Amino acid sequence: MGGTRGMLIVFEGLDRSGKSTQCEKLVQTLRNEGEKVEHMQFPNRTTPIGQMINEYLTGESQQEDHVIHLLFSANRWESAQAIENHIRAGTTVVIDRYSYSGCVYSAAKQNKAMDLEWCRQPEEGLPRPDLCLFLDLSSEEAAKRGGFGTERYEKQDLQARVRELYTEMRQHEDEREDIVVVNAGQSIEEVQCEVLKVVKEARRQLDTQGLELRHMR
Ligand code: NYM
Ligand code: MG
Repeated sequence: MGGTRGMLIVFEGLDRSGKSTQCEKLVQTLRNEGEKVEHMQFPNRTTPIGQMINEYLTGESQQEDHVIHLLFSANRWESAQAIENHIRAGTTVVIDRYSYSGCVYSAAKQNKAMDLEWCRQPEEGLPRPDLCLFLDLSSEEAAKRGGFGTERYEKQDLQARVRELYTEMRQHEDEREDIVVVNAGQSIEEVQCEVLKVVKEARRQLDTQGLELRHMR
């Protein structure tokens, strides 16, 4: 995989859909091929904002719905420059969750005016992924995988709404272009194989079109 700039690749999906496993496998595969790869995840719980998010998710603290939404977004903004720098320096960045999670989990709360459109606003201007791999699994199947954890949002009814909202979000013109759905109900190896195929195809397109890194709009 050649090319002048790195790619921005994002994994999305419900809790328990296998994102972290697939992220690690892709990072390893690309590194083995000699590519420079940076592995990130959101929320990044290591920063002060990330610690506030962590406390909210574990139930140690409460946050108003709009406030926590904006904190999740701010947590991406505090890494935005670093992501751009990596990409421009030829390093591919693979991220476990990004703006799409930011939109669908907040919108799933059904706090009236906080619809997908409202939730998307603070994301505008962030580096736009070249590819978003959506690991698709029903909330029932996700629940069967050893059950959800104890963090906030890890409830089947909310996860079911989250999955519907991921579908709805694919109607936005940029998201329609960026998101590729992968059936996460297959074996780890099968998903891995499909993911790699999609990534290679995206790389080929990028190399032929010579696209600059774009931004969410
Ligand atoms: N989450 C994640 C959000 O609600 N908004 C966001 O912007 C992001 C990045 O955090 N249930 C939610 C989705 C997850 C939870 O993420 C923790 P993870 O990847 O399960 O540790
Ligand atoms: Mg989780």
